[in-house]
Amino acid sequence: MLYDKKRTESVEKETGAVDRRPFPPASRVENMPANLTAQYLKAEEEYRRATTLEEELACLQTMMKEIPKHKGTDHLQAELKSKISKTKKELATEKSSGKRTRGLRIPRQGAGTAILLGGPNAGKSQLTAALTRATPEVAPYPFTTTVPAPAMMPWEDVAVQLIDTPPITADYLDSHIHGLIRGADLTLLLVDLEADDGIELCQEALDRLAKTKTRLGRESCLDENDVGLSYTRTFLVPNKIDAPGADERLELLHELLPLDLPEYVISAKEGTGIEPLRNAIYRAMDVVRVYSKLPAAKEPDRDRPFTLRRGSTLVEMAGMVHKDFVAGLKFARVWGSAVHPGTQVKGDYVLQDQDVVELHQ
Ligand SMILES: Nc1nc2c(ncn2[C@@H]2O[C@H](COP(=O)(O)OP(=O)(O)OP(=O)(O)O)[C@@H](O)[C@H]2O)c(=O)[nH]1
Ligand SMILES: [Mg+2]
Repeated sequence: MLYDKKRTESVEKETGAVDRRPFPPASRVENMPANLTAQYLKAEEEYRRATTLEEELACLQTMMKEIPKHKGTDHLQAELKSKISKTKKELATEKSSGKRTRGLRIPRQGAGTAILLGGPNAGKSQLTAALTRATPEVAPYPFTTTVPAPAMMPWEDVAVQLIDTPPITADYLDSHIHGLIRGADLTLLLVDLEADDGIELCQEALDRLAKTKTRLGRESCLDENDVGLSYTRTFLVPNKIDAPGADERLELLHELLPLDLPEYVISAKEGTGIEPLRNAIYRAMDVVRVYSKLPAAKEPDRDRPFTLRRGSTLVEMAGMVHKDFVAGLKFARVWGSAVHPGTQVKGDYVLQDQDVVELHQ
């Protein structure tokens, strides 16, 4: 079924029962469906992460173009058609009213995005404060945070965007959370080890998400058997390890809620485990840093590295510097770990972390 970005409430009604298996079996992740092409799935992945109606429409149109046209996809084709016409209408309304019809949009910034989730009082805002220079309100009562708020987490010479969020409870799930989770590179699921009901509140938050098509998993992926179902890579972050009884509650957490996720035990308040978590968050963004250098300059611009997904090529970096560079790119010289200093490379060169690149056109 086609993923509907506004689906949250209706899907929850449709799905009904709580699926207590939050993670897809590996085979579902690896095996591509026989009838949907890689291009289709790529467009759908982009649709999942689109932040404007224009982007959504462009992705839907690509999906329509790429979908194999046979009986088996009739239903999906019809869904796509109706989604395209709805999106066009929404876009027209947005244009004529000058107001965005969709909810909160947090523009992506930095090397990637990690979103903090959890039950009330888990310490999401305290952790945001520990990892960034932001000063969100931290207080010992639930629902201190009422709207998702971005902040930048420095890591060496780059930064990762963190999003602090209101709590997820059995009765409450902020309507913007789905889009934000699906658009994030990583989720941090916080558990309160101080309160006796901390584990239960975490389970409630997971159950609430399990009623929707936005789930947490070991890896980010779309479920091929249910095209709308999306998993976002997640770290489990048991917090308040400084609190009395926290060790026992951590053991209990492992017993009662055995989640197959990488775990980072912390005290956001006292700083325990914060730096390993910071490093892991950055590493999960899976990016390389590249410094550009002008041919006439002796030194590269070390202040503002470009960050690109690991495996990106020179031509992708050229596009980030300036779109004219893509067509006009002749070659580049690279100083870095994989090549001799000043080696001349072509557009397909795979960038390495901390490469210095001199583009020539
Ligand atoms: N002992 C201890 N207390 C903590 C720690 N982290 C947070 N707290 C306390 O837990 C309470 C809740 O912290 P917040 O950061 O506001 O929790 P939150 O998850 O943002 O809560 P909501 O915004 O309501 O969802 C505050 O009183 C914090 O001081 C910690 O590592 N150790
Ligand atoms: Mg908060």
